[in-house]
Amino acid sequence: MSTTENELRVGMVGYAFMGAAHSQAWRTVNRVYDLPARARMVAVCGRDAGKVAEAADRLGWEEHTTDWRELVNRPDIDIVDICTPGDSHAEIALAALAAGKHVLCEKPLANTVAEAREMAAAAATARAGGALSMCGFNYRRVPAVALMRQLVADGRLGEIRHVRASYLQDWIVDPQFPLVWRLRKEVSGSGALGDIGAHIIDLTQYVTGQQITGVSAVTETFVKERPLPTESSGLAAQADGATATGPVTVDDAAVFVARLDGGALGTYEATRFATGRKNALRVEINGSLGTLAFDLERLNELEYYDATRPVAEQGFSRILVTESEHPYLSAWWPPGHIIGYEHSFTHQMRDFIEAVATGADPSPSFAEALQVQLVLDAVVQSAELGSSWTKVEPALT
Ligand code: SOE
Repeated sequence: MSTTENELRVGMVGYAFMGAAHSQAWRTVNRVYDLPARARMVAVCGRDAGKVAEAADRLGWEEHTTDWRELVNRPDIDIVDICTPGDSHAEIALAALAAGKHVLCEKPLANTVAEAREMAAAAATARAGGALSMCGFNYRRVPAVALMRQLVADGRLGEIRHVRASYLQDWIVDPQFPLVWRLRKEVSGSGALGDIGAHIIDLTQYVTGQQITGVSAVTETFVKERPLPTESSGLAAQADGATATGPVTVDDAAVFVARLDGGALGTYEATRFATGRKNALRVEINGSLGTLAFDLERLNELEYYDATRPVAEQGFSRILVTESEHPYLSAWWPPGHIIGYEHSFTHQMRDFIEAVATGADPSPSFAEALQVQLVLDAVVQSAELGSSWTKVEPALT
C-alpha cells in the first residue's frame, strides 16, 4: 500500500449523480465494514469553482479543486475515483495511472474501444508497479446478484440455456425533455446502450461466467431533435424555454440477441422509452436444472425455481436475501431488514479498498470492462449493418 499507515486517501473527479452516490459510499464504508484500511475523502474536483465548493461541503470532502491534473498528481492522494461523463474517462484514468494512483472509473469504461484498449493496457502496466484499477459496475454488488452468481457457479441451474435481460427507463419519453449530455454522442459515447445496456451485459456475464461472442442488434432514436437544456443537465433537467433545438446523436433504445461462449442464448433490451419503467433492471437465467430471476425493484429478493425437487413440490420460491450468510450482508442489519440502491456502491468501495489494501486484483478490471466495450461496439456495428450477425472482437489481440 502506498498510503499513510492504514489510510487510503481518495480524490474524486465529478460530483453529480454518480459522484454523490460514490461520496455516500466512501463516507459509509468504514463505518460498516472492518477493513484493513480506512478511506479518507481528501478532495473533490469539478469545473465550476463555486459549485465544487458547495459539493465538497454537502458530500463530505475535505478540499476541492477545479484542476483534475493537479488532483491526480497530488502525493497525498492514493485513489482517484472518476465520476465524470465518458468523454473524460480515458484522459483522467491514463494520467492517474501514470502518476501511480489506484483508479476506480465509472461505467462504461470509455466512449470508444480504442480508448478502452489504451486504458486496459495502461492498467496492466500500472499493475506491475502496484497500482490497481477497477470499473464501477455497481449492480454486481447487490447481494442478491452476488448470490445468483454463487448459485450458478455451484451448478444449481445446470447447463445455462437462456439469459434474458432488460434495463428499462423512461426519463426521456417526453419529446420536450432537453438535449442533456447523455444524449450527445461526443460526450456520452452512446445512449441507452452504453449507459444502461452496459450494466446488463456486465451483470449477465458476471452471473453466468459466460461471455458474449456475437450479436444481432437493432437500435433506434425515436426523438431526433430536442430543445437545448438549461444549465442543469441531470436526469431531471428542464428545457431552457427558448425555441433552439439540437440533434440527438445517440440511441434511445437498443435491442439485441446474443450467443454466449458457454452455449447460452441471450436476449437484451436497453431503453429510455419504456413508459412507466423508471429504473427497471431484470435478469432471468434458465438452466437445465432450474431458473433464477432478479428484479432491481425488489433487490432484496431472488426468484428460484428448482427443477430437481419432486414434481409435486416444484414452483417458484422467493429467497429473501437479507441473511448474514448472504454476500455483503453480515455487516448490515438483522435478517429481514432490507437494503437499497446506495448499498451497492458501499459494497463496491468495500471490495476496492480490500483489494488495494491487500494487493489483490479487483474485479471488474479494466480488461473486463474493455470486453464489455467490445460487446457495445459489436451491437453498434450490427445495428448499422441492418442487424447482421457481428462477432465480438477478442479483448486480447
Ligand atoms: C442514468 O441512466 C443512470 O444513472 C445510469 O447512468 C446509472 O449507471 C444507472 O445505475 C441508473 O441510471
